[in-house]
Amino acid sequence: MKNMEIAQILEEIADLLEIQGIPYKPIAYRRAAETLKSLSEPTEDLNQKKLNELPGIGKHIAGKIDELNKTGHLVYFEDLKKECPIDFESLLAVEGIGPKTVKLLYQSLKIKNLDELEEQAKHHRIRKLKGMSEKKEANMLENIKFARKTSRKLLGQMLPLANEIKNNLKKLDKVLDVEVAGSIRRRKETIGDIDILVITDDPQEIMEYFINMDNVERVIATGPTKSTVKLIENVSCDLREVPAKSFGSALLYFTGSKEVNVELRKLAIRNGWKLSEYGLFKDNKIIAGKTEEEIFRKFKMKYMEPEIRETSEDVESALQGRLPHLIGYSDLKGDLQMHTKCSDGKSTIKDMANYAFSLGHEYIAITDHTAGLSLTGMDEEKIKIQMKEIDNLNEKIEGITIFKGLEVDIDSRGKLDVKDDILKELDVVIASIHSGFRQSKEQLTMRIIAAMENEYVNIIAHPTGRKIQQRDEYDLDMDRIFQTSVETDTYLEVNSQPIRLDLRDVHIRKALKFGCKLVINTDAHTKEHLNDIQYGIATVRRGWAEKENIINTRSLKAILRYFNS
Ligand code: DGT
Ligand code: CA
Ligand code: CA
Ligand code: ZN
Repeated sequence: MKNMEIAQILEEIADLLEIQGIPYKPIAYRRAAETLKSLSEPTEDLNQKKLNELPGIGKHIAGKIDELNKTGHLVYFEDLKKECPIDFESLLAVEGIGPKTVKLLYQSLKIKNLDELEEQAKHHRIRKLKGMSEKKEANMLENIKFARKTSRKLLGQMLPLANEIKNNLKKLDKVLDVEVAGSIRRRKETIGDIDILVITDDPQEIMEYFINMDNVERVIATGPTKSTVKLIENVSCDLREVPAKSFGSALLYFTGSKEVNVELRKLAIRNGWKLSEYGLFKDNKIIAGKTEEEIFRKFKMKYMEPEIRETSEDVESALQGRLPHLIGYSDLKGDLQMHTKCSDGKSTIKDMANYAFSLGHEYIAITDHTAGLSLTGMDEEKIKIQMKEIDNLNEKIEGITIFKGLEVDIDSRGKLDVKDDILKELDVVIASIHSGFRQSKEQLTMRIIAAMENEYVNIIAHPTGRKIQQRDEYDLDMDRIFQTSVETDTYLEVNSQPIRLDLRDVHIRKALKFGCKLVINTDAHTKEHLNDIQYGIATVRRGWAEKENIINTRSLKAILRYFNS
């Protein structure tokens, strides 16, 4: 290991010790770090005894340097990080808070995380600290809000991580059942933290396993029934042990949303019952709790799918029997937007087709970019070559049909960058906006409407252009777009890329009220991206979509009706 790297670790150790108010030791670690930084020869070549002879390096620290050189790890440092109760990453994410402030906050008010910081700021205890003021305290409250918002992670990152933890827990003998709850189960587009529930006859062993998983960076709290850890990349994860007889009520409660919980609790009270995470109770006797279904049955409600448990109106709809029959996760028959090596994708057409077949698709559309958009896009000649290639592939390949398509660009005045006599040769034409996002609402809306009015355009891709936490939606008159989509039989895409999810849930719900038909696409740029279709499906479920609303639930034969003919 390089001397500089070792020095950095020693300094981090000093920080960790200092924040916890441990005397002397931090100074020793800093002095050792300084020595290493000014050393010309690599410590790798020195044995412990030689290390010990260096100025400022005692026997203990020499041993630690030796361990780092021999193993690349330092158990003491790893443990120190895990044991330190302070949630550094989150606190440091607040604008204006550096390591010194973290130390001040912990030493003066025992503040370890954002919740505690917010609490103390609201009680005006921050302004009294050294170097603080009323104004700084107020700013801090604002910045906490912002840090919370931007520290949320994409569903596409969190769902696989949560499932991995769930599956590892499931393999343990002592685990009888395990489920992911919270916003992940509701498939929200961004996620604050992971919530996992477990039934076990040995909570201690399971908690022990949980806090020692490979990807745990820090243990925030641990107890017999609940632990919280920080995983890599500042992801928080809660594990709760719940009794089997309460598993359903706990799952219901910890799935949320909060608003739905509040509404269900009120409903219980109206019936003379009491609902909590421990069960549904009548006169202190449990009348339901083992499963969610059991509880919904007591309420005389249809089962509420987690994706549509957001607001109190959702509970109202369930009570009145007005819930949709949501599209299922295996209802799609194909994927109608993907890119290949012919433009900016990484896989070949054949790879895409074979992979899609392995996912159970009956058809795909290849929709590469055009030359009008970028240098990697296809010009007329390349488009024609690709069409031939697809014809040839279709003759050879079994079990899946490849449609010829394009993703054409809508220019700043609403014109498409490919001529109609080419478009009419294609099976599927997708149009979308890739530039000029700052135009007026009128202009942007007009561009999309103009594209929809082209008789060869079948689909508008990622209609609002938003990228989660990166770029807002364009300023569009959505009602007019929905209206025109119905009038022109143009389908609106729900793009499955975790950063897009565009249309998003609320727009989907509204589009369906207008009678729009939607299509769920991955917009894959590698064959593996074809798996992202699940996020698009989750999004339309959150938008109350049924199978009929989505055109690519149709079989190969039936889908042709939706294309140019
Ligand atoms: P997140 O983590 O911000 O993405 O959103 P959630 O929904 O996962 O929220 P979280 O992790 O704070 O709590 C998980 C669930 O537990 C939440 O959806 C509903 C329930 N819950 C948590 N705190 C409260 C509360 O104060 N009141 C009620 N009624 N339910 C709560
Ligand atoms: Ca959560
Ligand atoms: Ca949580
Ligand atoms: Zn692309």
